[in-house]
Amino acid sequence: MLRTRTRRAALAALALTLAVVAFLTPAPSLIASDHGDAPYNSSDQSIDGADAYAFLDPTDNTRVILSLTSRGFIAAGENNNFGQFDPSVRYRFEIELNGDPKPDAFIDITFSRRTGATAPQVATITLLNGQTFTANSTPPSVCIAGSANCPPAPTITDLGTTGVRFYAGMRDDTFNFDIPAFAAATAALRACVAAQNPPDQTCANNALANFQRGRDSFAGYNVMNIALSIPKSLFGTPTNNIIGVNGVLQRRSPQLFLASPDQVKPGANYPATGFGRWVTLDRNGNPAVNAVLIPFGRKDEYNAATTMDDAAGRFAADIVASLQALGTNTTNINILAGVAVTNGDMLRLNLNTANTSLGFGEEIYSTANYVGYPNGRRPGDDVVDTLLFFIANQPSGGITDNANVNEVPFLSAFPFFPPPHQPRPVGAGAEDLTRN
Ligand SMILES: [Ca+2]
Ligand SMILES: [Ca+2]
Ligand SMILES: [Ca+2]
Ligand SMILES: [Ca+2]
Repeated sequence: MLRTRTRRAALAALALTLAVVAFLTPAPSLIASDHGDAPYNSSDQSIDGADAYAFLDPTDNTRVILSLTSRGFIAAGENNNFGQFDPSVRYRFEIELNGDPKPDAFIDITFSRRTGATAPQVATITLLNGQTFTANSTPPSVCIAGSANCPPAPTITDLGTTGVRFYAGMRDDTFNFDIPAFAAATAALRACVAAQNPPDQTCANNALANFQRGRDSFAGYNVMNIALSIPKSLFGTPTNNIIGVNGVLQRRSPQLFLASPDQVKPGANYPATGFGRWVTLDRNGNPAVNAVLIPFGRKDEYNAATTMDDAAGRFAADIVASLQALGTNTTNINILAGVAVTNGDMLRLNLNTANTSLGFGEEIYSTANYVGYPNGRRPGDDVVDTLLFFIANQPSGGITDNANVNEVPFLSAFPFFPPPHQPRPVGAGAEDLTRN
């Protein structure tokens, strides 16, 4: 664990690292996820991004799968009411192509208003080259799990002759993590470090014993998911064959909500549209940098900031301080901070690293030939255990929160993410899958 050192010394080490960490690509990253990670998006669920994913199609490595999820914790019985994309939100993939913090291309998705409980929304998709297409979303469904055609098959659309395939609709949330155990373990670990640094081993072991709970706070819940399958060739020739991906959610500023009482009339749609420029209100690069390492008072600011802000060191001191408080040593602070600071907080995927898996059941510290997160991010990658591994200074044998695999299987073909949970039938084997 970390020897006592001042923040100033750690920052000096970080500054030194900024020149060095580029050689560590792909560098390991931070924790968990991004559901309700800041005060603003906790009260504006449509703008609350949950996770971004970027990985090579394990069945066809000439394709890149990108995904952005939002509106987490949809309970199956409420699929219809909550299963929609907000027509006043722009869902954007920022794509980075030359290894710096500045995005070089974009994929934008917006949706039409919802016109009926079972009617699809029409997505408008603008690809990296500016070409624009439309495609139907998959409407939400509520059916009793196990009944015929339940849920219906996902709607997948080929976008013209580009080779791009598009999906948008509700899916199981494949992120897994024991939120209460993590909170208890990290609070106890901070107390150990505050009392003695490096911490007493018994104290640290007792802190980590909180993970014996092993419950996945996300099991049994659905999330809205936008997924694209994109031929690698559409990314051109990125530097070192590595692309950066940052999923952002934006609204126009200002927004208009029910501007006049005259608009309350039979059949009126409440206008939740805006005008002016698009403003980023949430972003999803590496999972849960904001949720775990940024102080509460700066979480909204972090979500609105850019990857260029990250690289300028805007949040570096907070990230270093949060890791020091957990006893993370300088070597591992540098590895972790490098991901969220040096070239901005985004996923980095090497398009030349062969991938044959969705990551289900794999661990960075024990799986032979592991090629998952922090090389991009696959739906099954155990990003929490990856974070814990570096926070705990790479213990031999690894470290786990015991919430390691998704509760339902993945699909074997695009969009790969499992179907949405449905209300349970009565009888044996019908228990609710939520694990709070
Ligand atoms: Ca979020
Ligand atoms: Ca760039
Ligand atoms: Ca799940
Ligand atoms: Ca885990």
